[in-house]
Amino acid sequence: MEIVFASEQEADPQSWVAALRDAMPEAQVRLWGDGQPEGRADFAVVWAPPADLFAREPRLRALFNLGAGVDALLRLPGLPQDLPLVRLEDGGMAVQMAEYALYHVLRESRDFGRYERQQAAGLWQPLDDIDRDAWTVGVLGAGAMGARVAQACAALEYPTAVWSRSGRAVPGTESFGGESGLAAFLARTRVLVNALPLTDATRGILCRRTFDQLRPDAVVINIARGGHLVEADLLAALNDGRLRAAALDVFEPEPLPPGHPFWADARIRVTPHIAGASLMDRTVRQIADKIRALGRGEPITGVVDRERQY
Ligand code: OXD
Repeated sequence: MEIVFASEQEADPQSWVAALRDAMPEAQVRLWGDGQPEGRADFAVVWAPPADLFAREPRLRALFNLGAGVDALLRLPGLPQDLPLVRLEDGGMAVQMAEYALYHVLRESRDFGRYERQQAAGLWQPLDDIDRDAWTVGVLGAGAMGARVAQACAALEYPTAVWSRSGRAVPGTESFGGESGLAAFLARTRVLVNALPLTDATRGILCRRTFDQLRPDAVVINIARGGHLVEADLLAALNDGRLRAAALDVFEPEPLPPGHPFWADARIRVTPHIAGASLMDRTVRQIADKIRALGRGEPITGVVDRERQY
């Protein structure tokens, strides 16, 4: 069995190749473009792969993505229609995303930014006690990431709801589903966390119409994809006081261009797509287990539904 690792963005592809070799001594693992003969790979492990991968590796039986989001893969020219795509289910990302979202929920609800400014001014001044009912959290997306974020917020007793297309239940939280459930979900939400896959149906979901339905003085946290956000609508909603703050980890394009207005806006917290990194050990173990299961003819989870786009 041969596996090719192909990424145009991964900083240290050799270490992924080494980890895959350790996890699957039975396989030949090769780095894309290493000068070895091509065209014999059974599986590809990829993150932002080159577009000619499919023409040069025509025998692929499945493509494993190093991340949960497959939006960029689905846009890749030449992607064979019938090639199974497998997304990463949770390679250690979900708990990190929960930390990221919770950090911003805590920071806003406890007004820690204000305490930082008070310290700088040498001011000893307790603020009002927190009223948790005023800090309702709403998570868009009930997949592995969204569910983990929601459970973390609920564990700290923030009234938490989850919205998804199907209305999938997440224990300890209220669930809403479909178009019909969205308005009620937004109307009860003060902190909106986006953990949706980027699809034709969800592109631009973080827009003025959505912001206008949230509770007053709302906060938006985007840990999914830059394409979910209509940037001009976010700035307008911050400017007219509809939103209080935003925490953004993802952008379109990335990196966020120099001079972009988000960089210097004190109401927006910008991070460089770090909310949930795929941890090498767990990721490689998950992929190795799935490749072995396929080899035994067993079904695997995480196969992308091309119609749904996730
Ligand atoms: C992912 C990501 O898709 O890291 O997992 O963005």
